Amino acid sequence: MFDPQKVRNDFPALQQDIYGKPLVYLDNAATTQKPRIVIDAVSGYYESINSNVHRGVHYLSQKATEAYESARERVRRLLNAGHSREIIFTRGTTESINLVAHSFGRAFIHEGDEVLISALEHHANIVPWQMACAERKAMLKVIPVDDNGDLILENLDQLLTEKTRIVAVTCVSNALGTVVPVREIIRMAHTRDIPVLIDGAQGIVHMKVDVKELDCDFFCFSGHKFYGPMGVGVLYGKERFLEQMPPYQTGGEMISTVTFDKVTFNELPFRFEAGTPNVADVIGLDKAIGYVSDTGMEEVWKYEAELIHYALQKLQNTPGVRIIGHPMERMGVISFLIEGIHPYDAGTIIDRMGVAIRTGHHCAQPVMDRFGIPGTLRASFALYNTIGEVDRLCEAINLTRKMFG
Ligand code: 7TS
Repeated sequence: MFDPQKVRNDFPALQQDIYGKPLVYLDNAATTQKPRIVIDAVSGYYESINSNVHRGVHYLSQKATEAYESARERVRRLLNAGHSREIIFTRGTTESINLVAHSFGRAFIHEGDEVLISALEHHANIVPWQMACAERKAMLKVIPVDDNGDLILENLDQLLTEKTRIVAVTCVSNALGTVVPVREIIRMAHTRDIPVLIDGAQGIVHMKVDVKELDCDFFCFSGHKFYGPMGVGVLYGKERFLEQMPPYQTGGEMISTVTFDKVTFNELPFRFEAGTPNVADVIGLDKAIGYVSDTGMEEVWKYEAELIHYALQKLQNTPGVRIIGHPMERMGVISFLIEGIHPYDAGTIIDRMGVAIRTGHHCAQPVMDRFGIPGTLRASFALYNTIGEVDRLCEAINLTRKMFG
């Protein structure tokens, strides 16, 4: 059995007191804490092999290039992609989606076409498509969500038309924790030859992702939500699409030859990695994936599912708590309100008790609008969280209610 106490020591940030109380960190959907091995890998890179990649014949440059490319191979294995050409390093999920919206948009979306997203999306999977649609004179359509926070898929067949050029959906809602049936969406889109992008920012850390088996056409995630460093993310794309997409950014690294009259672009994946990449953090991400694999992903996911089940029961039985969203399947996240107390006030007081949760709209304003609320309190879980921490959260809620009379 996986024991969270064993891994807690690996995370330096978890060892501190906040306002005189041991930190309870329940804002993992925003970013996870980093294990020592990741922090050391990043500083170790700067201490020993710091050098630019893909350009030098000298020793350090070769070492840095090897480390960078072996991280790409590790990500390929994590996602079970067919080839490392299909793995592009970006700054994060946001940049990955912007890359696809912009570049796929220019190649494939034309006037009168449609892009289909869902009502559960983070702004990062809404705004880039709005911009692409405005630029290409296309229309953005939305799969609606029901009162439980599940997508309404009965009418998906009508939402997918001969004009739909791409479907872009999250696999887990960051605001409600809904697990989206992406398999079914991909299957239905593919019957019409429509490619599907999966926003894996919240999914990758709690579930197995096999892009071959899923058969998604694009998959994005951020390193910092997967125990890795900030400033690095991944875009997986099927080669047959990437090959047809124009570069997103241009400059060094992404070219093959340049004259003042003509440029030829580099091959995949370098064509989409203009400029000096974030080598140190890519190496950190490599270590984060290694850390989670060594800890035992299947065991971790099982533990996280038990923990969230416990948290949901406990919160439901805490007087004054109203859970927002009752999806059929939930991962990672519980959103709630405390009767009569604004989420911001409640979050501030709970923080004073050493418990870090997120308050607000969670960059998913359409979800909040759907439920007619300005925001929620959100507890989100990672492998190092414990039952005792859930209890601390509920104690903090009880105290908050007492303070507000
Ligand atoms: N997609 C989803 C589903 C997300 O949850 C987030 C970040 C993003 C995209 C953007 O990721 P980034 O790494 O590029 O910023 N979600 C959150 C959150 O829930 N609280 O803070 C950030």
